[in-house]
Amino acid sequence: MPDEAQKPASRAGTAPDTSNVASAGDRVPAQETDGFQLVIDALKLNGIDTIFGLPGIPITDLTRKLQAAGVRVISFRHEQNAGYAASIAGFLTRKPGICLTVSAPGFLNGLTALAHATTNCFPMILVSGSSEREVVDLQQGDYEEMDQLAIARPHAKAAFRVLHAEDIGVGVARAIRAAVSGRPGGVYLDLPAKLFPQTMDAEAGKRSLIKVVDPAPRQIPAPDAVKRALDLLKGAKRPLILLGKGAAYAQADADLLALGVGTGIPFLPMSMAKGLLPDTHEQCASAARSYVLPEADVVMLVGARLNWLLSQGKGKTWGGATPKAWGGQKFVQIDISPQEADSNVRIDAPVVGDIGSCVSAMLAAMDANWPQPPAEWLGAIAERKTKNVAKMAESLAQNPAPMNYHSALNVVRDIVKANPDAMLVNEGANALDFTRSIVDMYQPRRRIDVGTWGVMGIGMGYSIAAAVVSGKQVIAVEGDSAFGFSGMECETICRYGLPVCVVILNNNGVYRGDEVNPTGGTDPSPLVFVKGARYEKLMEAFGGTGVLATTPAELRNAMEAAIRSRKPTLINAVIDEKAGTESGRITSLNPAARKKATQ
Ligand code: OXT
Ligand code: ADP
Ligand code: MG
Repeated sequence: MPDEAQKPASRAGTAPDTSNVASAGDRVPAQETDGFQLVIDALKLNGIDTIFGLPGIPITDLTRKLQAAGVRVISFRHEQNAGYAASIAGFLTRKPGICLTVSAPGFLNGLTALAHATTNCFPMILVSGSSEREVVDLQQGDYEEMDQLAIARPHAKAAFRVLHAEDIGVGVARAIRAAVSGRPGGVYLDLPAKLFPQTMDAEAGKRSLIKVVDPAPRQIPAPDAVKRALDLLKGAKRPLILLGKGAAYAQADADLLALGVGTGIPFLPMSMAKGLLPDTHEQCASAARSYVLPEADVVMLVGARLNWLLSQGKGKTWGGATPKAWGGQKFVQIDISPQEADSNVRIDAPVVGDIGSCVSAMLAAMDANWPQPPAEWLGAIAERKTKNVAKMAESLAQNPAPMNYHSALNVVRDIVKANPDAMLVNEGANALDFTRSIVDMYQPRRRIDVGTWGVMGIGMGYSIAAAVVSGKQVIAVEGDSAFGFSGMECETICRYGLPVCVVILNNNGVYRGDEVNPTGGTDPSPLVFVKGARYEKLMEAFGGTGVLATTPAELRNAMEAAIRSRKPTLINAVIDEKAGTESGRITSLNPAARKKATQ
C-alpha cells in the first residue's frame, strides 16, 4: 500500500462538508491525486459519460468536478427520480446507469430505485456518500448517520464500500462487473466522506485504476440444450414465442427477428418487449393474448420470467382447471440465470446463456426446411385477432365528450405510428393498461414502463434518462396519480431543455375520479384529487409549454406541436372521471374488489 494512502485522511468532523474542498482539491500538488479525482478517473476510464444525481454533503464537490471533467451530470429534484433515470439508462445502454446521492436520507431516497433495478434486472450503480464509519458504527450520532451498506445489501445484487483511495479502482471495477455481468442488477457503492480528500501519489493512483475488460461476457449455451429446445419446438402443434424485457435488453434484434420469421411461430411480447418485432407484424399475437396462452402446447420464453405478470405459468390464464393448476404446456426458457428455470412450473428445455448467443445458436442449428406451424393454429389465432381488433376499432372510432381512454389514446396511437422512433414512457393503472393494448410499437426498446413491480413514480425519471441517453423525442403517457410521484422533475426537463412531451390522462384520481367520502364528511375520498387540476401550468412555471386538451383534436394539435418544436410540453388531457376501473386490468389482485366480485 503506498505510504500516502496509509496516512489517516483528514477528518472532516461530524459534519463532513467537503463542498469547500473545491479550492483545496484544486491545490492537490501535481504529483498527487485525491479520492475525488480517482472516482472520476475510474468512471471515465470505464466509459461512464453521464451521472444522474442530487448534490449535497459529502458529494457536492464530486458533482462539480465530474462536470468539470466532461462527465454529463443531470441534477434532479429528488433522488428517487435520479435513481429511476439511472436504472432505465442501464436498460437502454447496457452500461450501468449511475445514480449519485448524499448520505442517509438521500441514500434512502435512491434505494427504492436500486431495488427496482435489481427486481427488473437493469444494470445500475447507486453511489452514495456516507458519514464517518467510526461514529456510525458506535452510533454516536453523526451527521446523517446510517449503516448504508447493510441496508443496501438485501436490495442489491452486490454492495461494496471503499475506505482507501488506492482501492477506488477496484471498487468501481467490481461494481461495474456486478451490475452488468450475468443477470444484470442494482449495485450499491458506498463512498465515505473522508475518502474524497484522501491523497496519494498520482502515478500510483493511475496504476490502481482498472479498465474492466469484457464486463458482460457472452455466455454460450450448451449445444445439447439448444437441440433439446429446437426438438420440442419442432414437434409442437401450437407453438408460441413469449418475448420479455430481457430480450429487449439483449439487443439481439436482428437474430430475434430472423428466429421469429424463420420459424413462423406466433409471438407475444410482454409490455417492454413490444416493438422487438413490430406489433403490427402478422405473427404478433397480442390481440389474441387470452386465446394463445391457454391454447399453446409449447411456449418458448425469451428473457421473460413466469412471475405474476404471467400468472406464474399456471391457473386459468394458462388453461389450468384451478387457480394453481398447470395448463399442460411445455416450456422452453432462454435466460441468462441458470436458477430461473422451474421457479414456478417445470421447464422442459432450459437454455442457459445470453440471449444473443442462444438465439444465434438456435438459428445455426435449425435446418433449412424448418416446418411452419400448422395452418390450423395460425388460422385460429388470426380469427381471434381479427375479432379483437375490430372490437377495438369500434371503441377507438367513438368520440365521447368528455374524452375517454380510447378516444385520447387513439391520438397517441397515431402520433406514435407517425413517429416510430420516439420513446414512449407509460405509467398509471387504466392509463397504463389501455396504452399498452391501444398504442402499437414498431421498434425495439421504445416502450418503457412500470415493470416488474408495477411501480408508480418512474415517469419523469425515465423520460429524462430516455431523452438524455437516446437524444430522441419522448412521449410520456401518465395517469394523473402516477405523474404526481415525479411531477416536480418538470423543472429538470425544462432546465436541460429536453424533448419530452408529457400527456396526463387526467381523470381526477386514482383509477377513477368520482368516488365520494361515504361518511358525507368534508374530506374527499382517498382516491380522488382536486377536480379539474391544471397540471399544464406546472410546465409553464418553468418555461415549457402547457396545454389543456379537452378534445382529441386539441390533443393531436398539441402533441404534433410538441414534437415539431422538441420543447418541454405538458398536455393535460381531460378524461371522463368515470371512465376507469379499479386497478385497471389487475382488479383481480385487489383484495377488496375480489371480495366484492365473489360476494
Ligand atoms: O385477449 P383478451 O380478450 O383478454 O384481450 C386482451 C388483448 O388480447 C387485447 N389486445 C388487443 N386488442 C386489439 N388490438 C390490439 N392491438 C390489442 N392488444 C391487446 O387487449 C386485452 C388486454 O391485453 P393485455 O394488456 O396484453 O393483456 P392483460 O390481460 O391485461 O395482461 C396481463 C398483464 C398482467 C400482463 C397486464 O395486465 C399487465 O402488464 N399489467 C401491469 C399492471 C400494472 O403493473 N399496473 C400498475 C400497478 S396498479 C396499482 O398498483 C397502482 N397504484 C398503487 C401504487 C403503486 N403501483 N406504486 C406505488 C409506488 N404506490 C402506489 C397507484 C397509486 S396504480 C396507481 C395510480 C393509478 O391512478 P392513475 O391516475 O395514475 O391512473 P388511472 O387508473 O388512469 O387513473
Ligand atoms: P418481463 O417482465 O418482460 O416478462 P422479466 O423482467 O420478468 O421480463 O424477465 C427478464 C429476464 O431476462 C430475467 O429472467 C433475466 O435473467 C433475463 N435476462 C436479462 N438479460 C438477459 C440476457 N442478456 N440474456 C439472457 N437473459 C437475460
Ligand atoms: Mg387517474
